[in-house]
Parts: sequence; C-alpha cells; structure tokens
Amino acid sequence: MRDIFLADAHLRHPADANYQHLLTFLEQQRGHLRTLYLLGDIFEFWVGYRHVVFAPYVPLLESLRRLRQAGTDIVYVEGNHDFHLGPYFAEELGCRVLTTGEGVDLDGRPVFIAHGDLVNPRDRAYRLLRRTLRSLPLRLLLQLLPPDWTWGIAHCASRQSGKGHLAKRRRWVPEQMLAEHANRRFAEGYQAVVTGHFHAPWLQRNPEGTVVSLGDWLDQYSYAVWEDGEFRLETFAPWPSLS
Ligand SMILES: [Mn+2]
Repeated sequence: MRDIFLADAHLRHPADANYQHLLTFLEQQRGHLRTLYLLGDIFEFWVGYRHVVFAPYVPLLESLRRLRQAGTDIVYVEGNHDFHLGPYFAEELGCRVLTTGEGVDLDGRPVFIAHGDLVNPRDRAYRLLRRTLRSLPLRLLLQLLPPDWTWGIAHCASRQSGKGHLAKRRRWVPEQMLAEHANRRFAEGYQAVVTGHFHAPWLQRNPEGTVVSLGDWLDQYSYAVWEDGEFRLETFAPWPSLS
C-alpha cells in the first residue's frame, strides 16, 4: 500500500482538463491507496458551510467519498485558497483536517507536512492577511453573505492575488525558503518535509532529511508517492503515450 501527496489543483469547473484528470487519477487509485494527503489549494476557493457546498465541487467530493468507502484515509491540510474546511470534510467525508502544517507518522518516520504558505517567516503582510481571512468576524460575515456573492468575490480576489505572486517570487526564492524551512524542521527531529504552494516540483535527499515540493495539478500533474520507506515524485500522464 502506498500514500499519495498532492496539492495546488486550484479546481474551478468540472469540465476543465485538470479537474477531469484529477477525477481519472483518483479513480485509478481506488483500492490501492492507504492515505491521500491533500496539501491545500485543491480548490480555487473553498469556504466551509455546514449544509452548503459549491456545486462545481460535487464531482470531486463524490470521488473522495468513493476513496473513503474503499478504505483510504484522507488528510487535508488547508491552503491559502481553501479554508474553514471543517464541517463538511471532517463530519461528512470523515477526513482529518489540519489548519496548518503538522507532523505525521509514515511507517514510523516523523514527516512534517504543510501547504507551504507559511514557510517564509519574513512575509509578515501575508501572515496578517491569513489571520484576517480566518478570523471570527470574517467567518461570521461569510455566514451572512449569499454563497453566490462569496464565490464571485473570492474568484475576483484570487485573480488579483495571482498578480502579486510574481513580485514575491522575485523577492524571495522558493527553493531557498523551502530549504531553510526544512532545515528548521530537521533540527526538530523530522526526517522529511513535504509542501505544495510554490508549484515547483522537486525532491532533494539530504543527509539531514528529504525535502519534497509537490509542484501542482494545474498543468504539471506532479505528485509524491511514499512507498517502501521512500518518497518519489511522479507525473500523471493525462493521455496514454503513443509509443
Ligand atoms: Mn497556495
């Protein structure tokens, strides 16, 4: 049995190619997967209501439900686009929801998993925004706004924040931040660190531990597999090869 780690699908509409490929991929995994680790930003926008889910996400939720029925555990770490996952994911789907990064045990090895949006302690502006989006007043406001409005506002805001990412990338090099973050975790005793968020697939085996950056499921279709005590990065081939 194996575990799969996947992040940053930024799903919008079931007809989109990346959405379809994710459904196909998860269907192929059914019955062969011990734990599916979703490391955030699987949805372009998710905010949790108790009895409401956004209609475009129903096909993925059904696919996750089928995985659960086949015996797969699902751990969902909230990203910067999907938060307040609570009620639906925990109670309806029986997932383990983590609001920030946390340590997990993989066959006796301590591994730190996180979305990756908090790896840079110098990005104070983002930390403030993150706290605000998750604050009680904003949660209450979201309960009052009609979900269709929230959906519209969120998609508009995520288009705006996409423009800011390029400027940040020029100021802070992801590989360097991830390496510094991983070193701090290795010093705490973790043997591997797995994150998403930066849309950059790479895996580095250092003497201190393994660093895994997942890439994305937008157009790279990269993911990590934990099997036989080791991580490896793989790429889903959406179309069968012609050779
Ligand atoms: Mn992200």
